[in-house]
Parts: sequence; C-alpha cells; structure tokens
Amino acid sequence: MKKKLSTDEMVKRLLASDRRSAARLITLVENEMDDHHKVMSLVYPHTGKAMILGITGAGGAGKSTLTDHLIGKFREQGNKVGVVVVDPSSPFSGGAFLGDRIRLQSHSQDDGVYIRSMASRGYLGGLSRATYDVIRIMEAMGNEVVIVETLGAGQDEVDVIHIAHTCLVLVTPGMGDDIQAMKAGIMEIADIIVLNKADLDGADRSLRHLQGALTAGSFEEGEWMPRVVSTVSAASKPEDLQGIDELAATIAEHQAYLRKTRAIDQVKYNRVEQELGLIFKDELQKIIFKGLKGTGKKREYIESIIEQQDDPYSVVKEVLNTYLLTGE
Ligand SMILES: Nc1nc2c(ncn2[C@@H]2O[C@H](COP(=O)(O)OP(=O)(O)OP(=O)(O)O)[C@@H](O)[C@H]2O)c(=O)[nH]1
Ligand SMILES: [Mg+2]
Repeated sequence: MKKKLSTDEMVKRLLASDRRSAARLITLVENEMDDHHKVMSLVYPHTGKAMILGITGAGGAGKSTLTDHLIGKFREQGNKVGVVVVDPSSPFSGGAFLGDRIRLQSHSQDDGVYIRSMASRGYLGGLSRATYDVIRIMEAMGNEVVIVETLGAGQDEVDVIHIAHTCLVLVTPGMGDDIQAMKAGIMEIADIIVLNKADLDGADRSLRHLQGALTAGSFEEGEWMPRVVSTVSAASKPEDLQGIDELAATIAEHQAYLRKTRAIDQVKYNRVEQELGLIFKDELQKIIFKGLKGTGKKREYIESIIEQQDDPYSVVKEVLNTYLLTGE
C-alpha cells in the first residue's frame, strides 16, 4: 500500500507545482479536514503575488468560453494560470459541471493550467471562505494568474468583487439584459463590463445602453471608470471571434491602474476584511456549539424557540452574552 503523505510533504510538493498534491490539499480544505488550518498557515507565506481575476454573469453568458480564451492569452504572456469554477448548484465538493470540463478542455494538456470546480457552500450560495483557501493554494502552486468564475445569481456577484483584484461582469444582448444589469448594480462591482455574444441581435443597442449608463455614473477624478468591451467568444470560424485581445489589454490596463495608484492596497485590505468576517462567523459558531455540547442547553434553546417562548435573536444574544463575553 502506498504511504500516506504528510501534510508538510504535500505542501512541499505543492510549492513545486505538483498537481496531485494541489488536488488533495484542495479537497482537504474544502472538507475542512483536521489539518485544514495547518495547511493554510504553511501555504500563506507563498501567496499574495498572483493577479486574481473574477468573472461573473448569468448562467450561459459565456463565462467559461471566455475564460478559455483568456487562459490562452495569459499563457502567451508566460503566466501559469489557475482557474476556480464556483458551482453553486453542485452538492458534490470538487464536482464539476460537464459543461465546464468541455469548455475549458482546450488547455487540459497544458501543465501550466490548473482547473478546479468547487461547490459553493456559503450561505445562500455566496462565496464561501473555502474559495479564498483554494485561491491561495493555487497561488502557492505557482500560478501567476488565478481566475475565479462564479455564477452571478445575486449574492455571488457581489461577493466576487471582494475576492478578485479585477472583476469582469458578463452581460449578453437582448432579453432586457441592459436593464437587469442596472438593477443588479453591476456598475458598482464591474471593473470591466463584457458584452459577450456581440454577434447576437440587439448587441448595438445593449452597448449604447451600457455606455450611456457609465457616462451617467459619477466617478471621482483619477478613479477607474468601468470599461465596456464587446466580445464574441464562440464562433464557427476562429476569424469571427472578436474583442478577446481588447479584453486582455483592458485587463492589463486595470492591473496597471491598481498598481500605479496604489488602489491595490485598498483592494487587498477589503479582501482580507471580508475573509476575516467569514472565518469569524464560522469559527464563532463552532466555538459556541462546542461550548453548548453536553450541557443540554442547545436543546433547551431550540425548544424554547419552537414553543415560542423565545425568539432566535434573543437566544443568540443571551448565548453570546453568557458564553462568549463572560466565558462561562
Ligand atoms: N453566439 C454566441 N454564443 C456564445 C458566445 N460565447 C459563448 N457562447 C455560447 O454560449 C453557451 C454558454 O457558454 P458558457 O461558456 O458555458 O457560459 P457560462 O457563463 O460559463 O455558463 P454557466 O457556467 O453554465 O453559468 C455555449 O453554448 C457557448 O458556445 C458568443 O460570443 N456568441
Ligand atoms: Mg461556466
């Protein structure tokens, strides 16, 4: 039987870009196995240099198709690329949509590309803290670019700005997308708005709409004003593809802006703040449930809520006061 590798050994191999160790470590942190915190402490010093690119948008907008092209661009620039596809509907950790496997397969033979799907476990499908961990593992693996694809179905769309340095929001022409886009407040979260499927009817109108909305928005002097880039990322003939080079150039421009103005510092600050919040939530819950364990109190509280003698907020307040503040 093969000897089980120690956590330290797996991290050592990860730092040497070993794919199998990366896969095992990701599973370990996703499932919050025993060594989870230790792994992240070992990995942490080897992170912080990668560019993290978020891609969000409605189902079927073309996120994976476009990601596939962007991977190609980053590879041409000599960067290794990690991709995290956050799949909110999959109940299986590490389970991938067949579609993503198919659409991202053009780089499957490339050692410089590492793709992993993960189930989002967060509340209401929001990005879970494991997403931050998986990104770090990919950074430590030596990927200079990490792309995070998330379905923009509400909360995820907003969460992705906290996790990414540069955030792309994909919209498609027609079906009132332009209006939906305004509703979802994408102007606030997008660094770059990508009007994908620009080959479809109504693309010109959508483009005008988006540009109009941007000009109407107020931006401070020197602040990044979101760009709109039209793309065709799937076509029967390669020469019919459009806008991919322009998109890659616009991403590079945003990166340059972040570095030049030091706006990157604020992005990093917000990112860690968000992550800490998620960890506190999880860890506090664990501490409290652990503290209640064996006391019979948890059952008492739950029953008092069911019987409407108490409400959940009052119970939480009482528990926090008793167990956390006084430590009793
Ligand atoms: N006409 C047209 N079709 C496109 C374009 N880009 C992508 N598609 C098609 O749109 C479909 C969905 O593409 P995906 O890349 O899987 O979209 P997605 O946003 O990743 O979808 P989910 O991951 O399921 O949310 C595929 O059939 C693509 O071939 C485009 O520019 N024009
Ligand atoms: Mg996809």
